[in-house]
Amino acid sequence: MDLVIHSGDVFDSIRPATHVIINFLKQTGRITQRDIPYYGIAGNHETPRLRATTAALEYGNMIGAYFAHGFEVEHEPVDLGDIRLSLALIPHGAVGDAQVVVTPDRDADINIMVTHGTVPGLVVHGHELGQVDLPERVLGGDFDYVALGHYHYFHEHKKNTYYAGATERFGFGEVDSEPGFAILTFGGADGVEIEHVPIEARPMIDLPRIDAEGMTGGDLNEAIADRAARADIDGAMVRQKVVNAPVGLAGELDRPLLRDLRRRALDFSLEISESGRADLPDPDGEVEASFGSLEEEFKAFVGGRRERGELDAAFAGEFLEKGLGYLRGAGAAPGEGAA
Ligand SMILES: [Mn+2]
Repeated sequence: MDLVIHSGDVFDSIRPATHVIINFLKQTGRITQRDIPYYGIAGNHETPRLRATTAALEYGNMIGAYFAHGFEVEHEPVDLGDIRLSLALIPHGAVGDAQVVVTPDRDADINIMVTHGTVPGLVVHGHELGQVDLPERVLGGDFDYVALGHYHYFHEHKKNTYYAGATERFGFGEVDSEPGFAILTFGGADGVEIEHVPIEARPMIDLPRIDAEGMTGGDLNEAIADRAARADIDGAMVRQKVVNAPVGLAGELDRPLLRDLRRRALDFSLEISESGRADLPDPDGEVEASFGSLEEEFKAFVGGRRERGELDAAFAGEFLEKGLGYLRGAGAAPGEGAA
């Protein structure tokens, strides 16, 4: 392997958790400690909204990788023996620039563009994705290969322009995807050969749905425990759908049972829809949050925005304090109904 490229969204947030960063550094080190050149770009999830915020990918740059995570196109020459390869790195922050024009390096033997976003005409589950981040104007340059990130499936956009796909599935919408990576081999008769290499990913289990019509809380708990016992849920991503639940049944769920299932599975998602109603959110904390006080919702809203870098810390603090003040004032007003 002469070179490793990551096309963005290493992290799913601007401020990844410590254990996520540590794992990233370990895996990055496996590449850089072998002196294999490793380049990448920031995707939409890890690009700070505020230019003053540093991207977590900078940690990788401290141990010998190079991730472009700013708001400019960067050109990086990579010498591989007597072959000069040139990378045009277009991080998500530069994709938004309507003027961006990227041209290959004429002096290089191989030119590769690396970028992240939705290409024109990308069809996902029968629907064409609406917003195009990567117009043909950006992709149309005469590159030997364009390495795309964002779409989690291995996918040919056109000759020599591919999404490598993700290395894990990120939700039940991707249950049919084949996680892996792409190997490029240059120098053959056709210029570049592209091979998708599937890798083992965490198992996803969609448990048989439960029709809860006429069930008591006890019946439902028994049905959930029974279905979980019939599958190998340890370390897996698991979904249990419950339909036609009598109103209020979700309140009778066996919390210790759910805690146990959640401890065993990497993710245990319980989706309950009441008779004749839309899906309720997952009833462990999230139900409480959505039925919780307006104050809690507001705190979660501001916290989430702050977490994603959409609000800076000082502003978020002030916003939270003022907002809570108004909410309490409104809650205390005579005649005000329950939130
Ligand atoms: Mn993305």
